[in-house]
Amino acid sequence: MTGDGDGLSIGGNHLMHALRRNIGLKILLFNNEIYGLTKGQYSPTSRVGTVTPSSPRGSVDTPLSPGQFALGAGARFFARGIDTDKVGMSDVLKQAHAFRGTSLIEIFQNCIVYNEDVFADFTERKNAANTQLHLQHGKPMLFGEHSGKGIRLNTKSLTLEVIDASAAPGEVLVHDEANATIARLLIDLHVPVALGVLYRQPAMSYEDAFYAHHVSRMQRTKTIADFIKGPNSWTVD
Ligand SMILES: Cc1ncc(C[n+]2csc(CCOP(=O)(O)OP(=O)(O)O)c2C)c(N)n1
Ligand SMILES: [Mg+2]
Repeated sequence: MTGDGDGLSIGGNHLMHALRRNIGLKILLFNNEIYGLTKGQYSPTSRVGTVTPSSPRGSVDTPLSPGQFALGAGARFFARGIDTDKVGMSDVLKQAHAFRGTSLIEIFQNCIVYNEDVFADFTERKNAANTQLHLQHGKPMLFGEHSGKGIRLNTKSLTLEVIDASAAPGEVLVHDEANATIARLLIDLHVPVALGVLYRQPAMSYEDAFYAHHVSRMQRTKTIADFIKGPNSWTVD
């Protein structure tokens, strides 16, 4: 369990290397775009202009994208959920748990004390249909009232755009969670916000790779005493 401050600033180094090594960790990153515990300083994911005790005139820092950070570090499972969405979160957490290697789940979390309603534009129930895109592998990217809108790849500008799904159903992208290029575009999409498993590309976990590589070599060491007294010990006269 980590936060935007702990995961991306204070412990950013550790998160980067856990992802790169594909260690068997299920990392829940609660992103509330603020350092909550220490009373509301701006964090690496705070938007430009965020007014806090450590940025009283508004922050000037460009925020970090957890998803772009993850894919850049070599993550093989990146998903998103909303703190109050029990159905979506349950599904995402089960999939994260089943993944062998590092799963990173970004959870949009409303901090009611220091950053209230920072995600309200897409988390409020009345806006949800038109502002949330719930991804499912192999399914078309549809959203809106009665799934009337779709996401298309503009092949000239290489950007994602919203279209009327009934007018051009064949042009709606089908979600392929193994496609890192589309995942990167989905991460940056703001209306709608992409939720669910954005990217999953299985590979050998760190533990599996470690044992596959080392077990045959480990068998050469007979006892702990042999190991300690091995070729790298000597006597000082
Ligand atoms: C190495 C280190 N530096 C600073 C702190 C003090 N500290 C504790 S929590 C925190 C902010 C955490 O923010 P975030 O990870 O976003 O979690 P939130 O409280 O918002 O859920 C800080 C700076 C610490 N515990 N350890
Ligand atoms: Mg936080």
